[in-house]
Amino acid sequence: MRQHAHPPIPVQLSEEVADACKEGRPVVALESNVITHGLPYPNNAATACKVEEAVRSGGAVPATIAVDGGAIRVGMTAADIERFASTPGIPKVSARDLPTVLARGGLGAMTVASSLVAADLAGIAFFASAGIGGVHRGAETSMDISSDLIQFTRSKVAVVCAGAKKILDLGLTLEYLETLSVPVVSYRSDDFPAFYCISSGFPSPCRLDDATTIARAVENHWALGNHSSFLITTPVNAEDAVDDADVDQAIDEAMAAARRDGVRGNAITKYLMRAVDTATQGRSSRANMSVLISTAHTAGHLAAAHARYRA
Ligand code: PSU
Ligand code: MN
Repeated sequence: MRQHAHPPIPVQLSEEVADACKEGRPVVALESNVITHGLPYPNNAATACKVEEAVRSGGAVPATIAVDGGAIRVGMTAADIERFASTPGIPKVSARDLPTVLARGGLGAMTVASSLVAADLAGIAFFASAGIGGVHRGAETSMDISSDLIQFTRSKVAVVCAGAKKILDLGLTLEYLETLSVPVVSYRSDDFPAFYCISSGFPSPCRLDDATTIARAVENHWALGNHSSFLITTPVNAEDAVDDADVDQAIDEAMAAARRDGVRGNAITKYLMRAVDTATQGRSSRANMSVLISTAHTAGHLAAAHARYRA
């Protein structure tokens, strides 16, 4: 069989992001699905801007990523963010959806998985989001395991997060990450966090307290020949954390309602998050906003330490 060269995917970097990449300055990639599917308007737009500011105050350049008009845009403007935040019906684009959404044109909001594809193409070493996808509760029958986890085995990016979403089975998510040989390091904490809860109840496989040591570990992972991700967790600020007990019942009820309503596949994550938020009178989305911002700040700090280490 003859091998064909593929025409390159158009990846358009904003001027600021392109300059930072060229000069080896730290950049943190950010997803856009959290804008369209994570939080309601106008909190989604305000939070996305605060997340970008937090990356800057941590010491790096933010690069929010989306699909627009057949191209991957790396570094959305404030006007782009406002448009994505206020336009209903923008599709959720995970890694498997990228080729078709790019082919058709139009807008698309990037999940963790597709953001990692784009960050890797753009040569951005760090990515941040509050809660990664993972193994869903009941996955032993639904087989619902987020493609975020699979993408970690394919994209060479350091991922900073507050663990995986609380609605997931976090024990199984940790097992799966171990199976996939994805390093998991918790920065200045002993436990694997649970999104807006400080702890999942599971100890982290590794605690590291020093940003330069983390930078060295990330580089070691790649020097060992892994073209894959390196996970770094940082928990929600204590004053904004949600108590486990306060959300556990809401999650159980949301899952029962999802079964009743026949919600499955890629719609389940948004459905469950919204149901929990309604049941907690908005408490969980307030904590969600806080953890998005604090995670982004830590990611900026770690990306800066990494850029210094690499220089
Ligand atoms: N819904 C939300 N918040 C989110 C996500 C969905 O309310 O943050 C996200 C992230 O973009 C994550 C994706 O990458 O959902 C995982 O989706 P799934 O479980 O379908 O793989
Ligand atoms: Mn899924």
